[in-house]
Formats: sequence, structure tokens, C-alpha cells
Amino acid sequence: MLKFIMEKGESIMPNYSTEAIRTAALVGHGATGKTTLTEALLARAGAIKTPGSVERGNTVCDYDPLERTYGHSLNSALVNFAWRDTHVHLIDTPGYPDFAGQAIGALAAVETALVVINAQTGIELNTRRMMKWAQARRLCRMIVINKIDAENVNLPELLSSIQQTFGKECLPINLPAHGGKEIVDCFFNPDGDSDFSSVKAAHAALVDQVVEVDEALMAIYLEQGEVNPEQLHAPFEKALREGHLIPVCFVSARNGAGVPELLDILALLAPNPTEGNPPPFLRGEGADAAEFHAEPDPGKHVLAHVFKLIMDPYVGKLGIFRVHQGTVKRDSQLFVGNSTRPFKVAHLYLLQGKEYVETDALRPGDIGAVSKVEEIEFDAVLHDSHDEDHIHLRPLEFPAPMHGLAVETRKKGDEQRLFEVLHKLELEDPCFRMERHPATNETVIRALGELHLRTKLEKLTQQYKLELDTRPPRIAYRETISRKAEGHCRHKKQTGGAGQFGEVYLRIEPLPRGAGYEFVDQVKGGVIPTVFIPAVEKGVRMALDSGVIAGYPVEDLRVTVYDGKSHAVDSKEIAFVSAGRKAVIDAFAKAAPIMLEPIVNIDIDAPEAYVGDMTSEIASKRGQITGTQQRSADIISTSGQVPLAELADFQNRLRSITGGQGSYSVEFSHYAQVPAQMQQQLMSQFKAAREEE
Ligand SMILES: Nc1nc2c(ncn2[C@@H]2O[C@H](COP(=O)(O)OP(=O)(O)OP(=O)(O)O)[C@@H](O)[C@H]2O)c(=O)[nH]1
Ligand SMILES: [Mg+2]
Repeated sequence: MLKFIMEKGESIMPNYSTEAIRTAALVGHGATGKTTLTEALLARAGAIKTPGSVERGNTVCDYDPLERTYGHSLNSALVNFAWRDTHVHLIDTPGYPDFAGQAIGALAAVETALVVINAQTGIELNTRRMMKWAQARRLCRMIVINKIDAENVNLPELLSSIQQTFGKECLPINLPAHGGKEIVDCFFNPDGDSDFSSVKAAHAALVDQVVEVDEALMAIYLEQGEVNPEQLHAPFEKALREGHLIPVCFVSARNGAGVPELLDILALLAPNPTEGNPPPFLRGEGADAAEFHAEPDPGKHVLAHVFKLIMDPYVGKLGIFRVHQGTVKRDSQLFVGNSTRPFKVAHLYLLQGKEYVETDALRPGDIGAVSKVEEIEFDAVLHDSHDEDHIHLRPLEFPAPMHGLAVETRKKGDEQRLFEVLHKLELEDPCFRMERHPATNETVIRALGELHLRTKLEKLTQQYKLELDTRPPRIAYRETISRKAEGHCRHKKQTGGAGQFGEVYLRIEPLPRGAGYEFVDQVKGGVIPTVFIPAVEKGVRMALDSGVIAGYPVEDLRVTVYDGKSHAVDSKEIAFVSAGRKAVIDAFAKAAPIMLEPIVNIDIDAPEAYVGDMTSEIASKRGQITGTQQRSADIISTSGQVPLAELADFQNRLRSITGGQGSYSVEFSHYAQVPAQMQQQLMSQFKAAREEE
């Protein structure tokens, strides 16, 4: 499927400097026109002859057959092109919240987030999320209002709702003119004609905002009433870096209005890798890690970050990375993370959609790929010196996948292959997870939404030819305790010759939610010999992992072993495993066990007329409303918290209530105690299942 271009020897050495590089990710809600805009930019810059369209299925970025079937992006895709004296790396990301993982990954590779808004539908769920995520990564943000050619758009109103939602620092950097057929710049241009507002006012507002970050320039401005664009450049970048300015520009990807202007904004005003906020790296592990900044200096040691993996069935593993420091050269040697042995960069590529173009070297700011490196992992740091071991990029925060489906192979014997393929899918998508539940003997796949799950299933069946049965998974309940208790077991067996003996006294106590599990050894005087303590813990873990009262893993407790007895001949590992297991089960019963269930944050977008239905839906699902918010002219978003167990059929329910006009998204919030009656039910189900066995 992927295409490799140019044999070794033919490739070109990039002839631009780091200062000439611009990197940007097109992010935003689904169907805002990001993929179409990428085509328009590529065509205008001369990188492709004519722009393709998502309708015809011939765009550079939506090259996956599944993307063509669905008519929207499922994966991020990379392109690069030259404009004026700059070299632009652009990442087109999918806008559906289900594929947010791809968009968040892309944020780690760029200086600028171009948040695309559909002029027809206005601010949407993923507009707000991407604005927030890009801000959290300290990216320079720009807003691109696309589809200005479409019917029934009210641009002045949209601009003011953008300013209301994201702040007064969202200022137009250009404006539509001649009925949206043209776009007029307001940054370099102090005056001119526009369809609404005025170029003069927009220019003044921009300059006012920019000089606020530079006192000296502010003084000149106040004195002379004007400053020239060269003087404004550095403070403009500073204002972008600090989020003090979020330029807004207008385009129509369809008819090309605003496209050359957007290219100019990228070339003349978007930060180069030395002007953006420096990429946040950490040296060291865990709490000891100290933050430092990579330097975009081509002469320093290499630091590159793998923000995307592609597991291609034919080509194998492709690691897509952004160079943050140093120069990655073909035929050089690099380390992956803390690996002791380096790999050789046999091939180095620049990407153009599905095409991989060989190159000799990548500089700070460049985005490229290496193939066939088995050790490469998502989020790995590539470097060329052991001084750079234990270095990570500050971790990206991904939403936790909550939508689950239990999968089973139809053919016996396919199980192993299913695990292998699922593992591959996990590697390339940080928001996709596979779980094995020994208690229920279920393999559960989890993704961010129904569509996300469906695309993974289609990949499994179509690409990997696995025949699967699916059903709703059991909810991932947890067990825990609500008070301290003591447990004891004297395990003694005499079968013929050698016996088994082990005795354990332990105590369990609750820990705060989310604290997990702690094991403490307080045995004195070797009454349980040190060599057997791991056996006791193994037994404890066995009991906790498989659940005590309802077959779900136990969490948030401390287990302290403090006494016991051993026998010189009959004490063996197995005896202490058994004693540990039974002692903890004994204690559990006396510790007022409770069950916990996952609670999720839910956002439901629906036309205003259905707000009442949405609030009562949440209330009837043991949920709580946290608020409602106007999304766009007609759409109201209702937010709340609901137990995940109540949402099993919500997709269908929402569809039938709103006639298909509603959408929702969930993200994991926390675990909370289940009501007593439900706990009873879960416990008796478990008992019945066990008796059946
Ligand atoms: N009228 C009009 N339609 C546009 C414009 N740009 C894109 N479209 C249409 O909007 C639809 C969505 O375009 P895409 O480019 O797939 O949007 P996207 O943002 O990449 O969507 P996702 O990949 O799902 O995030 C398509 O039908 C496009 O033809 C535009 O400027 N004007
Ligand atoms: Mg797209």
C-alpha cells in the first residue's frame, strides 16, 4: 500500500536550514475540511498538479482504503512542500473525536496548531478540545475558518463567538473581500476593503495586541503611531508563544480563496523551530526526572521523538519522528531509548501521504521516517549518544479508551494470531487497548468510540482475515475493602511421605482511591523465612487479581504480613502461596468488601429542543448533570457524569430520541462505589457461575 520512491544514491540532500522550516498540524472537528485544505495547499505550492477531493477518494492524505470508504480521515498523514524560501511540514489529522489519539500525537511534532473551523457549523466539540490540548502542549495556535464559500454562513457572528469562547486574543489576520472571493491581509496591510469589519481596525487590533509583549516597542508605537512589520516580527512570535495572540484567518479549500494567503502566513509569520516554544524533554525517570529543552541546533547530539508508528502488513514497522536536536543522517547509528545496541539508519524518508521519499539527512524541525527498526516504539526518543539515555519527551495525555467490545475468534487455533495482531494495533494507536480478563475469559478491545472500534474490527477482518464474534464486554468493576481486618491461614497437608506446611498472619487496610496495591513485609525473627515471602505475596496477588467476592480485580489496599510459622522439612513455596492466598481471602470477608464501577464524563451535543430529554436521560442513568453550554446557533451540549454500566445502549437511544441529530463522547473520570443492591447482584452472579463450574 505504501509506496517507496527513489533508490539509494538518487536521493536529495535537503538544502534548507532549520530557520527555513515550518511545522504545523491541521486539527479540529470532523469534516471541517482539513484534508481538502491540505490538497489545496499542496496544489498551490506546486507539490501536486491538481487538488484531489475526499468525494472522489483521490487525496494525498486519505490514502487508506478504509478512509475512502468512510469519506473521512482515520489516521494522521504527513506532507511537505516548499513555499517562498521555506520548507513546510504539515500533518493532516482526523477530526472525529474517536480518532483524537492521532491528532494528539501530531501535536508533539509541530510548532503550530492550525485549528480548522467549519464556517457552516461553527465551534464544535473537537474544536474546543484541540484548542485546549494544543494550549496544554504550549503550541502556537492559529484558527483557520474554512468553507467561507458555503451557503448560509455568518462570518462576523462566527468570529465573535470564537472571541467569546477562546478569548479576545483571537484576532483576524486577514478578512474576506469581494463577497469572499478574495482575502485581504490585515497584518502587513494597514488599510483596504473587506466584506465586514475593517482592515484598518483589524490591523490596529493586531498591532495593539503584539506590542503588549514588548515594552520598548510599545513606547515607539505610542510615540509614532505605527511600527513597521520587521519590528513586529519578534514580538509577534513571542505573542504566539505566550498564547497572547491567536490569529484567525479565512479560507475556502474548495475555491482556493485564502489559500496563498495561508501559505504566506506559514512562511512569513508562523514560528520556525527556533521561534516556537522549545520542546519539553525530561531527563531521568519518574519523580527524579528534570525538565530541559532540546536545542534546534543541527550540530548537537541527535534527539528525535517518535510520535507515530505505522505497522504496514507488507513493509513492517515504520517509525515517524520529528527531529528536535542534531542531524539524523542516513547510514548513521542511533539508539532507541535506553537500548544498549544502536541500529543503523539504512533508509531515511520524507513523507508525502503514502509516498516515502528517500533523503540523506533530517535537520532540527524536520519530520521523517525510518523503516524496519524492530525496537522502535511509540513515544521513543532516538539519539546518538549514551549521554542521552533516560530521556523522554514530556508525556502526551491521551484520553482513555472506554468503549469496549469482547472479541473471540470463530476458528479454534486463531487465538494466538488475534493476540499478535491486536498487539500491533495497540502499538500504532495509543488510544486503542486490548485487555485479557482471566476471570471472565474475555478478550476485550477498547477504543474511544463506536466508530473507532468499528474501524479496528474492519482492519482485523479485512486486512488480517480474522473471523471474529463480538459481544458487549462485562464492565470492568473492581473490588476493594472499606475497613481494616485480619486474616490467617494454616496450610497443612500430609500426603504419603513429604508434607506441606505454611502458616500466615496478615492484615489488610483500605488505601485512597487510585492508590492501587501495596505489599508490606513485617515478619520478625524469620518466623516465615525470607525466601518464602515472595511465595506469600504470589498467593496474595493470585487472590487479588482474580477477585474475591465477584471475580473482579481487587484494588486500593495494603496487605501487611506480620507473623507466621514454618517447618524445617515440610515448608515449601507452594505451601506459602496457598497460605497467602487463603489468608487474604479470610481477611477480605471481614473487611466490609465493596465494589467499584467506572464513572465517565459524558458530553451530549443535541439540538436545543432535546435539552430536557438529555438531562432526564442522564438523571435516569444514576448520573449527575454538571452543566449545559451553547455549542453553536442551535446545538446545546449537556455534560454530566454517569456510570459506564448505564451507557450500554446509549448510542441507539440517542439516535432514536434525536432522530440522529445527537452525538456524544465519553472519557473516563474515576471509580466509585456501586449501590448495595447491584453489588449483591454481581456477587450472586459470580457465585452461580462458580457453582456451575
Ligand atoms: N463548500 C465547501 N466544502 C468544503 C470545503 N472544504 C472541504 N469541504 C467539504 O467538506 C467535506 C469534508 O472535507 P474533509 O476535507 O474530508 O474534512 P476533514 O476536516 O479532513 O474531515 P475529517 O478527516 O473527518 O476530520 C467534504 O465533503 C469536502 O468536500 C470548502 O472550503 N467549502
Ligand atoms: Mg480529513
